[in-house]
Amino acid sequence: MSVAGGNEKLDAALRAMGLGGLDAPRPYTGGPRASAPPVGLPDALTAARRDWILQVQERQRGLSMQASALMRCRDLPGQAFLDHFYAPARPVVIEGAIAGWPALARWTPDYLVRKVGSAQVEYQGGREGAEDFELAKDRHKRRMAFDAFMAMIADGPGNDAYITAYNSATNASAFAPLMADVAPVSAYLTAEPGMLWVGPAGTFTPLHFDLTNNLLIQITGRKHVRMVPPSQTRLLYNHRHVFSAVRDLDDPARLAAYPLAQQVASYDVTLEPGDMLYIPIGWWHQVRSLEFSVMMTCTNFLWPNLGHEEFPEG
Ligand SMILES: O=C(O)CCC(=O)C(=O)O
Repeated sequence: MSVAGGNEKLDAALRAMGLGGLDAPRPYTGGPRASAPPVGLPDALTAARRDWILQVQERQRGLSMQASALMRCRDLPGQAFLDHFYAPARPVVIEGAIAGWPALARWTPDYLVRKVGSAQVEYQGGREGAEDFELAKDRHKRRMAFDAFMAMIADGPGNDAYITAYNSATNASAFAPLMADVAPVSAYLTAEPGMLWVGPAGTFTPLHFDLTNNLLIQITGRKHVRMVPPSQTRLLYNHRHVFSAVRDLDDPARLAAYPLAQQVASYDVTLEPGDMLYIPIGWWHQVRSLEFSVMMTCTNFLWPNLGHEEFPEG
């Protein structure tokens, strides 16, 4: 097969290293979309065979730490991020990439209140005790002055009130004064602003996957992220949309109720201020704030970020 356009230099470099050069894949020529029903086989058998392939490949990746570990990198250039992580849909933690952001030192609760003041913000409220708060996002929308929101969450750890990406369109003007403290991550992203998440220790986002590739940029506080590869979807009771009925892989009662989930192999990531986490489309994740946290999420990568339009809704 011939070398794909533009990759001649890479091909030559690989040959110079004594490696065999590049065989480019045939370009995709169209055909049924991913959500089209399978032809000629019962759905269950198609799914069982696909799950078998994915499971065997996952086990095989585990033979090599280089192939299977969730890597932490520093000084990762855009092309290396594309080649080794974005295109292969492999998660990575990138440390130090926002070391120059004033936000890293400045964004304490007091500073945020001074800058945003009593501007009205939208948040997700009434989450405690409502198991479906992620599915019923609109039911949980609330509004409040930002300084009152911050006073409310200062009461202590909890999951009741959380400013999330879902609120970001409404909150753009309230948070505009903070944007002087951040800078474009131009190696990986276009210049559009990201979406801010603000909440106390104890916020919990249940197990789900996203319909886009996603970059989490941790600015203030620490978060724990538990991630599961897409190959393990069969074990996660994905009954509704992008959510797992298991909800929380750290809760023994949920694991007892959904026993297949006891078999998942997962990754634990603690995000420190200044860390970025790339979560590829389809990777399961649940997120717990360990401290008061401000995080930005971005989906505006320099490369296509597609797939959501073909997602097979049930
Ligand atoms: O930080 C969080 O609470 C959740 C983030 C997340 O799950 C996402 O951006 O998809």
